[in-house]
Amino acid sequence: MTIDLYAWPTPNAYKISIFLEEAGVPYRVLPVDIGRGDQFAPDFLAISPNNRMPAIVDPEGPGATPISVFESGAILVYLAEKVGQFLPADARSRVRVLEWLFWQMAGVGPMIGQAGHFVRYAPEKIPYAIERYTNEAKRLTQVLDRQLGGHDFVAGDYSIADMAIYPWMHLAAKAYVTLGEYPNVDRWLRALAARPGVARGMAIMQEQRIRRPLTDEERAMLFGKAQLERR
Ligand SMILES: N[C@@H](CCC(=O)N[C@@H](CS)C(=O)NCC(=O)O)C(=O)O
Repeated sequence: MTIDLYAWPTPNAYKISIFLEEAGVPYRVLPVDIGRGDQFAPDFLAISPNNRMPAIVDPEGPGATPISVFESGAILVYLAEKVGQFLPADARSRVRVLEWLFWQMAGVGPMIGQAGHFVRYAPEKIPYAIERYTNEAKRLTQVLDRQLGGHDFVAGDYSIADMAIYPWMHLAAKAYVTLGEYPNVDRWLRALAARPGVARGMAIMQEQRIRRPLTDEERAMLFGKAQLERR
């Protein structure tokens, strides 16, 4: 079983490569260059109708037939159930993991994502938006810091909740929050970074990682009219 992982090097994709590395599941990465518009290709939209990566195709899905999954939270739950790891079967423990997974999906990703948009990409620097989203990044980090007080991991044992939160907190720590203020998050980030599976998951597609300002074409593709064209 080799999972096809449709990805581009951003935190939402690293969640899945971290899982696959940690679980030792064979996979291959199929690049979706979102600055070039690959996310609008009909073949990709057929598996990911929201024109966002990551997405996966498991050639051996339920009933031994292929299945595609989009949305990183859904992918993590699917894979965890498939391999029987990183999502407890016991109802109480499972709820704890799902709470923090959904907290990441609904809060950490969107808010830190918007902080990134207004701090790095918006053509005008809008103080209200920058303050709103960087404050949310700090508030969410504070919530996580409280949760990690006295706990090694976010929700019981190491789980898909940790894997979902890690790449975003790693980014926030570089750009929007001062880790000295959040000692439990700092400790947790270091512990996860030391895991070989996490390190390998974070290292995928190094060569495609964009460390320069976006070009006008990339900007138009990601934030412009391309997003609203009917397909
Ligand atoms: N909620 C989605 C978010 C995925 C997402 O926002 N992906 C971005 C990159 S981080 C993307 O593919 N953007 C392409 C576009 O904006 O057209 C998930 O977690 O899977």
